[in-house]
Amino acid sequence: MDNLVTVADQFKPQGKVVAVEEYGNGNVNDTFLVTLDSTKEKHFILQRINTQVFRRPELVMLNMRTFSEHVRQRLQRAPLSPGRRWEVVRVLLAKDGEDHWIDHEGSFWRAISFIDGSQSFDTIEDIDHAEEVGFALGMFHNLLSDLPSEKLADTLEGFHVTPRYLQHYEEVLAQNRPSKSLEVDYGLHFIKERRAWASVLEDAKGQGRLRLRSIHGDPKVNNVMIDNATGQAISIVDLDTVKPGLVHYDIGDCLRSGCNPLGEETEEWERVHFDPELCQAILQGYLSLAKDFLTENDYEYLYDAIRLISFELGLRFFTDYLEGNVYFKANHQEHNLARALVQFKLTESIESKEKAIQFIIREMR
Ligand code: GN1
Ligand code: MG
Repeated sequence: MDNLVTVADQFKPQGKVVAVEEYGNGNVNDTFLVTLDSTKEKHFILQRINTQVFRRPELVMLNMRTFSEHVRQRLQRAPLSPGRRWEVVRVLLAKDGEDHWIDHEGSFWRAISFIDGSQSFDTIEDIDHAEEVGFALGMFHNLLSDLPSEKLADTLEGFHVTPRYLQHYEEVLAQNRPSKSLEVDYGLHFIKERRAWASVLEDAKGQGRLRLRSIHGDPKVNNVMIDNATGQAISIVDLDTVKPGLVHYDIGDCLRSGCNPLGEETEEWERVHFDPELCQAILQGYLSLAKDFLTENDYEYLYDAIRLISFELGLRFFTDYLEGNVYFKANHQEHNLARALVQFKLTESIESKEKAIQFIIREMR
């Protein structure tokens, strides 16, 4: 705690640090909520970036700056309709004026403003919440639709490029003999059966059917901030993976997260399912802002995106389990196996509901 106060002190805009508590349930970085004894800004977010994952954290910070500057100008030029509030989190500078601080152990720390009067949820609360989550992603893509993706650095090479995850999976499998269990067998078999299809988005990109844009990279439900007073979405946080990519990665990620009512951490993996009604609401919210920039080809690959990003996350968790939990933080040895099974079950459910999902997409075009 003493240590954390020292770190927080580097960034505090004013007042005295009175508490530093762990915050949220990020799988990669370490996140803390700092409380100050000040009447102005009472809280801010303090994070230690996992530099095993983000090898060049200074580029993550650079992207955040490019992103916020773009959005700030956009909102100044074309303000939102009255009654809609949209917040962009601010990077807080350290005492030395830098956007990060490196401690004596070499850890990379940064601080971000906290959006007062808002909260996020791990799963969708109701249909209105679903629509707001979709709206938030639509707003995000809309605000970034005129930021050429070349302006952003690639801070995580291969992120959401499914064939690369498959390749890594095979390398890990060749080196580590997995312990035998029904669950592991299920996973091995599950991946094998979907191998050939897993390059669907990358192939479409290679053929020029889908193009790179500026994306969020991680628009899951608990990254969407909801205004406590109005219930409206007012921000998407966690900007570490803002970078060039396919909007399909984002749409797929938002839907795999939002349409799984049991949530990605459930232990009841056998009961996991995809809820088409929530899918309809999220897409409705999304398309209310995204219709203008989605092409015919973009629509063609929406179903695949939903199925693929669920499968891909399962594959990523499963590989990490086999590798000994080196990427995602795990509370116990089998945690990433359990998480993988949740995503595989979700993928299965998406596959069994393909007709209904395709119908929803068609109706909304
Ligand atoms: C990781 O760390 P967190 O929770 O923000 C991961 C995402 C996954 C997510 C699953 C950089 O995000 O891709 O979808 O876990 N982020 C990275 O909860 O790999
Ligand atoms: Mg994240």
